[in-house]
Amino acid sequence: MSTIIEKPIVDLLLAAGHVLLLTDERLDGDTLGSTLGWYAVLVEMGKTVTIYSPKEIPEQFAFLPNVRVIRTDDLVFADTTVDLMIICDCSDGLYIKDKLPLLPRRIPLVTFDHHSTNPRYGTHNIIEPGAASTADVVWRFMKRNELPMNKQAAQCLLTGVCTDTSLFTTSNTTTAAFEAAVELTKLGAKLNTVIENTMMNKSVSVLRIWGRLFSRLHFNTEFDALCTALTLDDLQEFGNPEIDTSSISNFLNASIDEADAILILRESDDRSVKGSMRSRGRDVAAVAARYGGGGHKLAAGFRIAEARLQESNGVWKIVKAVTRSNEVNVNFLKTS
Ligand SMILES: [Mn+2]
Repeated sequence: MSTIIEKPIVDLLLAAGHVLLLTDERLDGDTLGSTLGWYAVLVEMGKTVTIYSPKEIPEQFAFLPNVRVIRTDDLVFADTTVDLMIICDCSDGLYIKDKLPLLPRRIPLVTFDHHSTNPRYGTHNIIEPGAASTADVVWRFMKRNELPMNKQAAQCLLTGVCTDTSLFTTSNTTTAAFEAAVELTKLGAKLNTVIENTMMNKSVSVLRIWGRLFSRLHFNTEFDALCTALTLDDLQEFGNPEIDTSSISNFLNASIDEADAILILRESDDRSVKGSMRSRGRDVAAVAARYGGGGHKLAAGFRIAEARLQESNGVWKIVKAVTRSNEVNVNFLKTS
């Protein structure tokens, strides 16, 4: 049965003709799983559905049902038939600020999320800060409101639950997340499909990069965390494979006993340095906030523009980026 907060959202869903689903810009299993879960259910409800992502979808998610319908062109925002928008697992709503003015008129926006930092930027918001994943928030909403779940939706939502809990190993794993996984499995979702595609399908070049990152582990006093670093030169050396650093930080966080926080620093194509932090108890969102980032208490991140990484005596630092030509000449970053 619908709650008072949910009833207006269910009414919007029932009345909608064309729903525009929006992913987060940080494309992970949870934002994609939640969004594609909605897609399968809304199609089952007879709706026209369009999905927009601000970025191309990483190849590791090619196994998700209907992933190929996701569009990355801004034309979706000019479609006059869209009458409802849903965004999943997007904690800040920042990227859509540039997109909403493209809409021909004001359209309701429903947010589903589990980030405690979400400022409730939708016209309607279903946010459970204690939830392990947005996917299980979405699943509970669908179940309470008796929406038509199917096998495809279940596969997508199970992917969100499994990836955000690193397969039920993180301390944010809740009973509710387990319950969602059990129910989704009963609907036909396959756990081994999620594991094979999101955790096990590592190429040799990706594992070599993992090896390099492991060899660089050091205690970094600036961040008070066990730290390692990945540079653009590393990626180039190994043939620019697609690397998901959050899976490395999750692995280290679950495996290492000698530190209560993990930090992976990574140079990005856009001349920024990204930091991905994990912890098994300490509040790393507070550390990330000092660098302009945020996230959850146990999993947070930040991005520093116009920066690059530099190593000195085994310790990696974020330094101001110099011009590209100087970078090539100086080439601080090669360690082998
Ligand atoms: Mn999430």
